[in-house]
Amino acid sequence: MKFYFVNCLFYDCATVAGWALLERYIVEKLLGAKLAHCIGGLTSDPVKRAGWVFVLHEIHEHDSVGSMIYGDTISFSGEYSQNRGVVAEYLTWDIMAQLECPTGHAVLPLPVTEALRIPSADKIAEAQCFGRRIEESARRMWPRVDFSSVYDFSGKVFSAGKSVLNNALTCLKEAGVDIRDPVQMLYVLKVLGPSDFEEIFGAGEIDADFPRGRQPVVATDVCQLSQRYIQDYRHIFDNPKSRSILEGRKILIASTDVHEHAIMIIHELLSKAGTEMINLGAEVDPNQIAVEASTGEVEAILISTHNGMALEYAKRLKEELEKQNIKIPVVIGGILNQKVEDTALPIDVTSHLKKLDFYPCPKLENRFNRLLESKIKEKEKWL
Ligand code: B12
Repeated sequence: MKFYFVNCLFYDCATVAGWALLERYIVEKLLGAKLAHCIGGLTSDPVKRAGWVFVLHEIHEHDSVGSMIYGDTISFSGEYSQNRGVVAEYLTWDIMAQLECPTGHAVLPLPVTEALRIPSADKIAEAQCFGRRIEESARRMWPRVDFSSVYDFSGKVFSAGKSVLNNALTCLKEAGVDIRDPVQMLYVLKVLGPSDFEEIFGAGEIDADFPRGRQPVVATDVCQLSQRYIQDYRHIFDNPKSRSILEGRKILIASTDVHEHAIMIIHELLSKAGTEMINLGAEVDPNQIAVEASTGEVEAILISTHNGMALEYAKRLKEELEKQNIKIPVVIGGILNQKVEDTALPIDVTSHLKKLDFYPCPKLENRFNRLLESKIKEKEKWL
């Protein structure tokens, strides 16, 4: 099994806080510049959302340059009416958190289209008007709300974050890194990546049953969400029929861009069903895929894409595969859209992808297994 993760996220809020402290150490102490932190995008729990504002207040020693508390981007679905409820909930808390602890972070009412595509100007304006109305409610509610659980969260996470910072600085120094040199520090952290960083310097108890070998002090919401997805989709893969299709297969998976949750989930599900996964991670170049696939053993390629460049990427990948004379079925999922010619918003490119002989499958569903089975069988005929 190969891993080339570059952009993996943290599973523990303590590591997020420790990393933020480390960034402040590098930018403010070593470089003498002022640092602003934003947070929020991958956080749904109101206690954590408000709590992060308090944690940032501590990290910046009560002198925070507020930037942005992003909207809760991970709770959205395709249902606009439900999405309005999501905005109402997180925004109420974000505004109340600013009233309780005014760090100056701007709040962000997200458009209801968040899970589908980049928003139109109309949808942005609608969200801002909605946000204004929520502000009135938040101001009315704030004096009556008890923030003790939020203070508990921030106390716990800030203190564990400081031990992550200390672990990192002590161990890096022992390993011969000049921790007074900002360039060396940035380089080492980049090479290490969040996954190894969390495993080595994390604050949670060592426990092999948890991802990265540690129990999180407080699990991040996005980590909990990924685990939930794995539970929800397990039935599709963990059954005798699927196993008979997937067991012993060798399948390559990669993300075209920075979005990597889907590939982490698919990797976990297929591995458990007995598939040997070659996981190239995030932001993978088409050429890299062709090189890995040219060993002759890979039976299918799974591409996950989100950035609105599905077609462009598919064309480049097809070219690279053809150059190496590789005939392997390519299943492509995620957000299959792209801006074409003079369209203001990205449009669905599923039919274009089919014309390139790729197999679009935006969601994980039973059809995915059947698709894989039939395509792998077809490929076996070509050999
Ligand atoms: C998390 C996230 C991020 C994180 C990514 C962190 C990480 N390391 O993964 C961060 C904050 C870094 C990020 C950045 C950006 N993001 Co973003 N992001 C999201 C978000 C909120 C969730 C995506 C996600 O992880 N979902 C959880 C996973 C499990 O679900 P999923 O991805 O939908 O996958 C499911 C299916 O699609 C399917 N699937 C996915 N892949 C595959 C593959 C196969 C083979 C199969 C069968 C199925 C399948 O299976 C999964 C389970 O059902 C979405 C909005 C949303 N709510 O969906 C925007 C979103 C995808 N991002 C978007 C954009 C534009 C960006 C940026 C370009 C923004 C910017 N201007 O900087 C940057 C990317 C920069 C870069 N260099 O690539 C847009 C894409 C717009 C579009 N295509 O029209 C979205 C839709 C937000 C929006 N409305 O504008 N993002």
